[in-house]
Amino acid sequence: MSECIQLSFAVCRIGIYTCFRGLCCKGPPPPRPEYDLVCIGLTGSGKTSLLSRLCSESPENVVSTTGFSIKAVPFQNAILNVKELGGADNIRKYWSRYYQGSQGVIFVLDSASSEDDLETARNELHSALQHPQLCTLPFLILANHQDKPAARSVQEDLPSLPPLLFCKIMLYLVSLVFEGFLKGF
Ligand SMILES: Nc1nc2c(ncn2[C@@H]2O[C@H](COP(=O)(O)OP(=O)(O)OP(=O)(O)O)[C@@H](O)[C@H]2O)c(=O)[nH]1
Ligand SMILES: [Mg+2]
Repeated sequence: MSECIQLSFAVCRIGIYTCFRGLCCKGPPPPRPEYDLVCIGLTGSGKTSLLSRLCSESPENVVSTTGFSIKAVPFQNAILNVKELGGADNIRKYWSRYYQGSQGVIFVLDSASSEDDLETARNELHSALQHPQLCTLPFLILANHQDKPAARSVQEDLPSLPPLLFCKIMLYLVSLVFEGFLKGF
């Protein structure tokens, strides 16, 4: 009889220990996959502001990016390591040196910019879409500055995109002033 009681106690102890371990000693969650993205677009299009908003930082006091900057943007299921390349005239010619290893592209447009700037942005977008290191990657195009009265719609912004390329392109109209910039992520 006493052996039976001892056995019951042992079973209880094991049960309690197992429950306790399950509740308190959970291992760390599995690491989130990380992806390397490159973020390009003319100066003033809003690349740094976008990344600041995505990282829940204040987009105020944003200054023009000289060279490049990298931010790790945490999402629930993944971490995006986004490399922003400055969009000023003297930096754009070096963009392609930083494309290697990218797994996706974010292209930010100022949809309210002058016709000339919009044309320059279209040319840069076309070059990126055709670049050997980017041409097979998914592209997220954000037509930003939609809060401004002069902002163009998609059709006006991108009339001459090669239609076949649309299969890997996602395009969203956004404004970093309003909510909704997370569209596309
Ligand atoms: N009204 C408005 N202003 C914006 C929007 N997005 C960015 N801006 C402003 O545009 C300015 C330039 O933004 P940045 O984020 O520095 O632009 P960038 O693309 O990083 O520019 P570079 O680093 O020079 O290539 C900042 O003053 C932002 O506050 C938007 O959607 N609407
Ligand atoms: Mg910047």
